[in-house]
Amino acid sequence: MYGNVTGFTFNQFMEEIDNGRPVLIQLAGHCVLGFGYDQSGQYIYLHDTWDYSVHSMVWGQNYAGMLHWGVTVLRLAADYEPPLAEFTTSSVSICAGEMVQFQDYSLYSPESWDWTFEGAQNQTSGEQHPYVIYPETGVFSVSLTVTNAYGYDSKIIHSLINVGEPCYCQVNGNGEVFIEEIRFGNIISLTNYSQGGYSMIDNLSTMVYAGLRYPILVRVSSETPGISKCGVWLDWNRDMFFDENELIVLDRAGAGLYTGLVLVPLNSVTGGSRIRVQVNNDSYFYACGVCSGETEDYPFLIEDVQSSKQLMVKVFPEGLFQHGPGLLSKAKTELGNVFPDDIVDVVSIELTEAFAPFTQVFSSQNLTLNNQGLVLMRLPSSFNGTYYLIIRHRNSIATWSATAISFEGNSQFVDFTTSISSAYGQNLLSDGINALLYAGDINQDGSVNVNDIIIVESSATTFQMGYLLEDINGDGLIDAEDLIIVDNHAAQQTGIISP
Ligand SMILES: [Ca+2]
Ligand SMILES: [Ca+2]
Ligand SMILES: [Ca+2]
Ligand SMILES: [Ca+2]
Repeated sequence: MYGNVTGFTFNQFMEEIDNGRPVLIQLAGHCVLGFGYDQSGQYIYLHDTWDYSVHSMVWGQNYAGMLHWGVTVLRLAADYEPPLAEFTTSSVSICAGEMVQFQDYSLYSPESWDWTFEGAQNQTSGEQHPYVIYPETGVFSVSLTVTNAYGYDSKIIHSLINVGEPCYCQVNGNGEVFIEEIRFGNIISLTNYSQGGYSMIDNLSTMVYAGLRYPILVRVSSETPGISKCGVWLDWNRDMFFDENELIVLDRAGAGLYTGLVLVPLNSVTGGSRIRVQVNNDSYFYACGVCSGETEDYPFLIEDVQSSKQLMVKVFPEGLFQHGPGLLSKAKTELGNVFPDDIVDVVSIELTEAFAPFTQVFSSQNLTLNNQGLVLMRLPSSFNGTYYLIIRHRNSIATWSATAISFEGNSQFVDFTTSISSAYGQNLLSDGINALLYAGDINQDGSVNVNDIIIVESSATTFQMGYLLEDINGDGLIDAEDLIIVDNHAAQQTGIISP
């Protein structure tokens, strides 16, 4: 509190106002609030507490007959205080390579922040709320010094951040939409909604080879068309991070059905890796954190092409075969094609020993079948014996090769389309020109019979649509056309013929 005669000047009054601090003007017998000024004539603007209007007076003169004899300057204490350093962190226990966010909570208006992060990728920062990556394992201290015009303060927390071995981040969900089926190579997974919206399913796995393409199919439950989205990350460089360029967004191929083609990059790092499948109702995919949906992880193996050999098989599943052009038609749903590009459907190839009991030695499932009937498979070059092949298609009769085939060379081609003699027991359907896999084994029990007919009849009666086993001709509808084929082969007692 100053008397105006003791030295608080109009210039000082202006400085207070300029700094956003109103000044109490003491009059003889009253007190008013000065909040502005007019430099010419040394006018001050004030509120007099008697009304809501703006009034004015000349500095040091009278107002309403009362002499201006003093002022009270109001300054909040903090403006004179040095700051007090305080901070928190988003996490104190992470895996190497992960990021932590630090949140500044310092008191008394700090104006600059000086952070030190022991063990971090960038060990200093001048930001208020910095994001910090810790690439190495260890236990690390963090310090923050905050400064303002009146001083500074430091806070150090020793052994604050505990960085463990590298790991995959978790991503939780709420199950608004969830995964009930995944088909990707030898991963064939049927699940419900997992508590917490995340699960790592490590008893299933598959192998992939660089340069090859693998279809992926995901069925979801409780989807919201137009909102729900489905995508997969594959950790090609095996750095335990699902990067943006490792995300493949799947297409909605039918009600609750999402599909895509995984092309294995040539520069993938060989070894054990992980695929993350996510369905959510958010605007983005979240590799880590939380999403409105469900996420499932599976291990998979990126195999070395150099130490592998190739098998090419040509097959025509009867139901998809177009007799005129000699090509296969694409499996469809009510919305269109199930798979992109030239892929019509998927098949599996198994290798068995050449002698009884014909034990299976290798199996590769969900391989791409293209419109020319070609299926490309790779297998480790250690398979250099003689093996029977079994070709399986989702609603065809499983078909064995006529003889056991030598895998001595690096590349084999087996054609099941030119002659029924290419199959064991000549178990192929001839259309006069081509040999076709018999269709109709809906339940995949090895024969076409009344049980298959019952399944197709039931679905035809209720006008089922989609990518279903009952859809023999792949047009996305279950109807009489499918039933006729199953009826015919049931009458002929079509079934597997094996050595
Ligand atoms: Ca699930
Ligand atoms: Ca990665
Ligand atoms: Ca059957
Ligand atoms: Ca059909």
